[in-house]
Amino acid sequence: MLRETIVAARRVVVFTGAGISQESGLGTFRGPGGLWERFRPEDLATPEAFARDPALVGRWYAERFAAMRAAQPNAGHRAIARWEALFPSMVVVTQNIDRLHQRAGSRDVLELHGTLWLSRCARCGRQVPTDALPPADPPPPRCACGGLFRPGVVWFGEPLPAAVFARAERESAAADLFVVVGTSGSVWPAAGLVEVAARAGAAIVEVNREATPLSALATESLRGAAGEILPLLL
Ligand code: BV8
Ligand code: ZN
Repeated sequence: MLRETIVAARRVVVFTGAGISQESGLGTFRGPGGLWERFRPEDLATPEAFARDPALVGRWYAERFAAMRAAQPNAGHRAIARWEALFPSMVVVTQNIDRLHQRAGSRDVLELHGTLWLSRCARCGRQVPTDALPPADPPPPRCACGGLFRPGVVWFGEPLPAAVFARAERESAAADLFVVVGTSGSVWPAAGLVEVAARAGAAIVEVNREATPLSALATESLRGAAGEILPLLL
């Protein structure tokens, strides 16, 4: 049944969260050892937190960026990159800011929550590659205009990039196969894309170590590590 569904698919969306990067050594947010166990999102991933204590937020993102630079795509990212050539239409829609999909070779990737590989000045908006910025103590570095550089990510309370989200909604509504990998489905409006696809009649295949609120929408829910299951799917 699953095999037929996958082989027959024409328009595919692969929707990913922190779980797909876990086997690359990048911590997830929820669950044991997750980032939110040690930090409160509202203390670090909001514009208010940045205004209140830019050095604290700057240090946290500098640590996460160092880990992302050192990380390598895993078998899960690589499997998804290979699938791109197998379907007439396939797009990766990710909540991740680590660009491991692109580093594994995926070409069509929608970054719903931005990326840490880009930074922008909080005053003039100038955008630069994060690894082109000089280290600053205390972080973050300053722009020529005197403004502080902030990570190019979407913080809680900030809108998602409109064009990116609009395309993600369109692709989800047009998909006949929607693969959900390594997400707890707890952050909105991203989590709502699964329902958009389900309502449009797509087959929903979830890959996760454990059940999630999205499992109820899934046609098939596969339990285990993405890096082990995804290479076997095709
Ligand atoms: C906005 C970037 C409005 C920064 C992130 C509706 C209802 C309730 C709340 C809201 C709502 N609408 C909006 C909200 C508020 C809020 C929200 O969703 N709050 C939550 C906490 C309740 N949403 C927002 O604020 C959004 N903005 O609504 O703006 C607006 C509109 C106009 C004008 C002004 C404002 C913005 C949300 C984006 C926030 N930024 N990231 C950064 O990373 O620092 S969110 C961040 O957390 C990630 O990007 C990701 O989205 C989320 C983490 O979730 P997951 O990726 O799923 O990770 P998690 O650890 O939870 O789960 C991992 C899963 O993997 C687990 O299930 C685990 O079992 C599994 N797993 C682990 N290892 C493996 C595995 N599976 C397979 N293999 C493995 N190896
Ligand atoms: Zn500036």
